Parts: sequence; structure tokens; C-alpha cells
Amino acid sequence: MPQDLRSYIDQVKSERPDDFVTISKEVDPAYEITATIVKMEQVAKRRPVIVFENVKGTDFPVMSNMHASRPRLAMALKCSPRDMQKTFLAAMENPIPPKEINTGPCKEVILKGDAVDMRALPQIVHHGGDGGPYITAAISFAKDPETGIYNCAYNRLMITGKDSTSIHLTLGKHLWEFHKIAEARGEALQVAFAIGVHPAIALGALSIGSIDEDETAIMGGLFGEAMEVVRCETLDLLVPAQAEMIIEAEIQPSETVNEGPFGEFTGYSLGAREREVVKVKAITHRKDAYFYDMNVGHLDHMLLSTIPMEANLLRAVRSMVPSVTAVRVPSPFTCYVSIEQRLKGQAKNVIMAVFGADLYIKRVVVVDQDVDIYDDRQVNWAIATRCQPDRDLIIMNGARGSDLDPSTSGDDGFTSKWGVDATAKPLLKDFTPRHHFPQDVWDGIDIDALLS
Ligand SMILES: Cc1cc2nc3c(=O)[nH]c(=O)nc-3n(C[C@H](O)[C@H](O)[C@H](O)COP(=O)(O)O)c2cc1C
Ligand SMILES: [Mn+2]
Repeated sequence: MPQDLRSYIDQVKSERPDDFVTISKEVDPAYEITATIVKMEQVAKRRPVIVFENVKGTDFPVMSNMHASRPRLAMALKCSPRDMQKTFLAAMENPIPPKEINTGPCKEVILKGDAVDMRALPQIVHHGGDGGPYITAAISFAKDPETGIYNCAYNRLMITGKDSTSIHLTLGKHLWEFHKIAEARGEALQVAFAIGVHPAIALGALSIGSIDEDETAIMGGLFGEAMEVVRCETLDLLVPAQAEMIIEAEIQPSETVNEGPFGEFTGYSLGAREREVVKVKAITHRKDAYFYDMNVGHLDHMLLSTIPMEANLLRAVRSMVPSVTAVRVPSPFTCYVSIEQRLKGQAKNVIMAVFGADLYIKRVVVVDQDVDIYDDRQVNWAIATRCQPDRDLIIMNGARGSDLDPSTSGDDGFTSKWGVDATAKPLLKDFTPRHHFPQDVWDGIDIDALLS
């Protein structure tokens, strides 16, 4: 299976021609790219992949919004939109380690030392009030300084100079942990960032699990074959050979810089904070590289991240309650789960499993299998009619969540969490019955005949 962005885009163009738009008019990288995509969605009701061919101040065309459609993401995984969680889970359970090759297209242009210029890249400012231009689609590749196991994630970079950026490392997540280990040794942490990749690589990078689970092998699991990787020019790291661009860098020990404000995925613009410093050592890219910009905080970002999150939550819940029927992350920090509850107490076990499996989730709602968790009205109905707050609400204090949650004290992610058991008690089969019609009456009504 082709592992590059371009083959995937060719597939989109041939199978879903309306899903691809090129804009040749010059656009200002300050706000115009983000605003155009959001307006396209809200006013024209379209969510195409967009290439901005002429972006002021750079030679690179900018591509964005590729992940803003579930059918498009499903196409990348060769499954139906409904099967994406299961397909992702199968890749997690059948990882394929990457395969090193001598060289690849991401090395067509190699810029090192003085030739490195972060200002030559598109200087994209996403929302009003942002502290500067950001790279929002950088996928980090780094090795655990102790075990050598790879980790990948998206980490936003604010461009601060010709060869420097800041980086946001979520407190308590894997790259943050690597950095802390390196910092304790007084060492910089080597990290390479891939920009412009096939959606299987993007999804694999967002896999959530143990620090020992190697995301590069999950990418292989999603491709159904080993991902081709090449060695960096200045670092002891392997990166996707087919990427549009690679940024080779180091996270400095014991050094911070003011980062932000930034319009976050939460829908809020959080203020500036002290964050880690990145020194760029090399940039390598394809000759005619696309620069991918993630349309942060909008569908491009939100749809992409929920699939790996939901797959991991399904895995965790299923290991506790085998009769789980569906898992959904409908909005930031929120998880809905439906189960066929066979035994009293299983809903509470679901709540514990979800909190144990994901840092970000702050509220879990558990419902019975007759409630469609893709319909918020039904979830609210179950909370209203099957839940007694004094009996069915769990509040856990002093836990860790997202450091981007504006409701936490001191904005650092120290948070309380809540679980809502909205299943019928003691079990659905013993609960007050729902109103219904005799089946033969329902079947006997011919709406078309009545309306003709
Ligand atoms: C577009 C996008 C941007 C993201 N930006 C950041 C970021 O700046 N910092 C961060 O820690 N996580 C960010 N994330 C979330 C992490 O990539 C995600 O939680 C990942 O699974 C963490 O990896 P880990 O579980 O291996 O620690 C972003 C996700 C997406 C989709
Ligand atoms: Mn990880």
C-alpha cells in the first residue's frame, strides 16, 4: 500500500472529486487559511481537502483539512466509517515494526546549519490573539532515553526564530516523560517532526496506550505492512521516508520560553505559558513539498483524534465489561459508553476503566444498549430518567487531566472527574418498561399508502 500523502490525495481526487479544492488566489497566512476552511464548512457546507497554492511569504503550498471527513479517513484505512474503531484496534493488537531503507523522498532537499530557516516555512497564524505563527501538524518521533522504544504524537510548535521553536508537551504524557528523563541527565532530547503524511501515519501517531507501545509499529499495523523509515541527517532517529518534510531538532534541558496564547482544541484561547525550547538542527523535504497545516480546533483536528482515543477506550472497557456495545468521544474531555449490563455494578466498572485508560477524559456517561450514544438527546433522556444523582454520580477529586482545560485551578490540569451511571437499576430488564406499540400494529401501518 502506498505510504505517502500524494497517493492518498490522488485516491481522493479520483474517488471523491468534490472532496478536493485548489485555491490559487494568494492568501495571507495570518488567519486567512483557517478562516477560509471554517467558512467553507459553515457557509458552503463543504469539507474538502484544500491546497492553497500561493501563500504570502513562502514558496511552499499549504495543504489542510484532509482529515475533516470520516468517510475520507475510512478510505485511508480501507474500511467503512463504522469499522474504523475496530480496524484501529486490530492495528494496535497486531503492530508491525518499521523497515529501514537507505533513502527516501523526504531527503530530496537537505538543509543543515546556516541553511536552516524556519521563517522560510509558511508562517501560519490560526486565530486572533495567537502569540505567533504555529506549526500544527508536526508529528514527533522520539526514543525513550531508557528503553529506546519510539513514541509519536502531535506536538504544536510556535516558531520563535530562524532555528528555534517552543513546544507544548502535555504534562504527564509520553514525550513529556522522555524529556523529563533526558533533563534529569542534563541531556537534550532528540526529536524529529514529520509534516505532511498519509492519514495512517497521522492516526497511528495519536494511538493512546502504554509508554511501551511503539506508535511506529501501530502505523505499520494500519498500513498492513512495515512503514518505510530513513535515518535522520543529524540525529539517531528513524523517520517516515515518504513524508513531505522532516524537521530534526532537540528539546533543550532546563530551558523554557513564553508560548502562546493559542486557540486550542477546547474552543478557548489559553494565555501564554512557559514551555520547553526546541533547537532545529536540520530540515529535509521533498523538492516540491506540501506543507501540511492542521486546522486546529476544527474538524480536521477533532475527527482525527477521536478515532484512536475511542479505539483505546473500547479496548479498556472491553477488558473490564465484555458486553460493551459502543464507545464515543463526542466532545473534549467527554466519553459516552453503552453496555449490555448483565450484572449489577458493571457501569461503575466502565467508569473506572475509562478513567484508567485516558488522561484527558473528565466525564464518563454510561448507558444501556437501548440508548444510541450517537444521539445526544437519547443520552440526556437516559440521564434524566435512569439516574439518581445521590446514588449514580461519582466524583473523583485531585486527579490529572488536560493542562489545557480552562476550568482547572491554575490551568495546569489538576482536576476533578465525574462519572454518571445512567443505566437502569437494578438492571434494564427489571426497570419500568418503555412505552411501545404492538409489533403487528407497527408493521401494518403503510405510510406511503396513507399519504398517497
Ligand atoms: C492536531 C493535534 C495537535 C496536538 N497538539 C498537541 C500538543 O501540542 N501537545 C501535546 O502534548 N499533545 C498534542 N496533541 C495530542 C497528542 O498528540 C495525543 O494526545 C497523543 O496521543 C499523545 O501521545 P502519547 O499518548 O504517546 O503521549 C495534539 C493532537 C492533535 C491531533
Ligand atoms: Mn505513546
